[in-house]
Amino acid sequence: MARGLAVAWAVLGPLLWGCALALQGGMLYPESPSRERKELDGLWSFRADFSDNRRRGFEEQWYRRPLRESGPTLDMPVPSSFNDISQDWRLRHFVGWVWYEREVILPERWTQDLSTRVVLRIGSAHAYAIVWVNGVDTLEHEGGYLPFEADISNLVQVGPLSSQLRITIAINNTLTPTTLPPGTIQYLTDTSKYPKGYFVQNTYFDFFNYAGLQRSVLLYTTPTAYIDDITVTTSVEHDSGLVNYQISVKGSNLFELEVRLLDAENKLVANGTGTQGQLKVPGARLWWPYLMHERPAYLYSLEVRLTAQMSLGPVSDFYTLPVGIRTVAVTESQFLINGKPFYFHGVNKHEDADIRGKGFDWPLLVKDFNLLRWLGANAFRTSHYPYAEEVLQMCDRYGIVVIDECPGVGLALPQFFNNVSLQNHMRVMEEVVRRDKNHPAVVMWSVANEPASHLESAGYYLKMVITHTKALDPSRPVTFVTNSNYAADKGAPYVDVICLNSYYSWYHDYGHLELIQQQLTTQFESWYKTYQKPIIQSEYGAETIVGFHQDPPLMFTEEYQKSLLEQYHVVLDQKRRKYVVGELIWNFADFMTEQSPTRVLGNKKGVFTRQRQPKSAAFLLRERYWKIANETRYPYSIAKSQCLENSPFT
Ligand code: BDP
Repeated sequence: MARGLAVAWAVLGPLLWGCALALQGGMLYPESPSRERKELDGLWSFRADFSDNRRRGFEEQWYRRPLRESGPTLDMPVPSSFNDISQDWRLRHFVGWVWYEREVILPERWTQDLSTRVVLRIGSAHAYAIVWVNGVDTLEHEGGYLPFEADISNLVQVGPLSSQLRITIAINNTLTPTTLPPGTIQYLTDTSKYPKGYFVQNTYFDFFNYAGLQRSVLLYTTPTAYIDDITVTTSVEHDSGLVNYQISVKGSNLFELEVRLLDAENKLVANGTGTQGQLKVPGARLWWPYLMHERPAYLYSLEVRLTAQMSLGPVSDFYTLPVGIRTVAVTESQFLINGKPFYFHGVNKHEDADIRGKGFDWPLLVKDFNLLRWLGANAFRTSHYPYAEEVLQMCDRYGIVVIDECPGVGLALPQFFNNVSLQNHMRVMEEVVRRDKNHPAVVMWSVANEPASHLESAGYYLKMVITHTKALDPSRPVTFVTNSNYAADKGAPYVDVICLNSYYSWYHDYGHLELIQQQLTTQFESWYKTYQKPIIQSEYGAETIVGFHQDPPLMFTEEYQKSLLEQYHVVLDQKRRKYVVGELIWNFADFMTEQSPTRVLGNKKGVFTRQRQPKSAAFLLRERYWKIANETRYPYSIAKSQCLENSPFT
């Protein structure tokens, strides 16, 4: 719970509601030979608005002039959460508006060349953001964890001084009953205990509500006629891969599109024209998950060239999209990738690390992927929000399969299942699908984690969100992750795969590892008998303080974590040849949470520490995952060493 001294919420409210923004256009990752980029990562000026009503920034219009002129500023790194950067405890727990500002000099051509479009793109701003460019209100966005952008050409192409740009971003991290994730603001009014106006932010999820500019901010260009979006789906017919594409163009009605598909050696394998079509690739090399095939993660490149006739002359735009040809299907008891049974042996993650919080970080990204491969993990769930785009790009390249989860976490109270929330949740799913639809690694959407799915209202709500998601993307299965009882769950009828979280011998029957096999068997059998759908054990695990040892095992020790996992594995081994199609450990690494008597500097259920060092359980899991991989591979056997060149561990 974050503390604050303010009557802030009543005043923040109106800004946070009433902004049901309809999706406009695509959200292609800005990487292409015809698009220039200027990255704005680095130091930004920063100020938290500590005023009682948190509205001083608006009252004094801090966006009108350089931030340093309205008061003291801090250096704030971007990308990073702001919470753990300074020594000021008030900032760590801050609730309300913070202000970021960056002054930029644009390349002169961008400001002079009227056939160039300049776009400001923000990778994510948690949780609500208002953006001004040179003091002009330019863009608003609700929801962290997803990108948003605005065409700012008319603000920068206005005269000789226009190459100097000031970008101001006000971000509010307050969570309300209608945000995703939801939260509540509670005023504590007993003046014998709390100062006047004291409030706390209540959240209903188990990770710290880090906030700020947590992903990259950049400026990029496109021509005025440009490729706005590409949607690719793939299928396989005999030995041919079929790549269906749909392209949307903006800025011109008079254009031609050329489409070329190149293989990994840059050889042309198929071509087409127009805004939609199908490319046939005889003898296609399929995109296979890591460890499932000797050549996993095979990627083609879809090159799209646009030529448009504009009043100033012809304009061309160019975009290259990595394409993995693969199919995904679900039967009563199997999850199939390329028609072969796929078993998820992987992890749940968090975007979380010391100092940077949820800030994107390349060294951390690469380290995490090296650990995943070392572990023999072939999958993860983006618990409990969509991760940075760069993460999914790595998954495509490494063959790590993803269950892509939206920030539908903490839907714990009946009042969260209302119409405004439902509309917002559906919009968020539109944004998730729009951003991530072309990643072959993404094989399933998860619309929520542990909602109160026993409620009638939750049943309707989940049905609507799932149906909407399926309509947005008929090519992938949809799920949500439940911890409800099989007989009470009102959302399970609508999912394609049942994802179950359970913590036997952890949150109850403390220390009684001998009960796990019976309880887990009952869990699987009752769910399968009721729904006849494949099941993933989407969470299980035990809190473990690295270096705590006790044998026979006691809770919180490395021995207990290992023994608990072993007990789960006995049952998973019995069921995985039947209808259990995956197991994802909770969690890959220790991560920060709110403070509480049940959390010791965060959640310690990681098999790696927060600093990415292995606990004993990591070695146990590694043995298991490699064993499973060698039983389920297709069609070749894979040695650990093939996948981990130069690894001292093989
Ligand atoms: C599950 C939640 C996850 C928590 C985990 C735990 O889905 O977010 O961190 O429990 O308690 O219920 O460790």
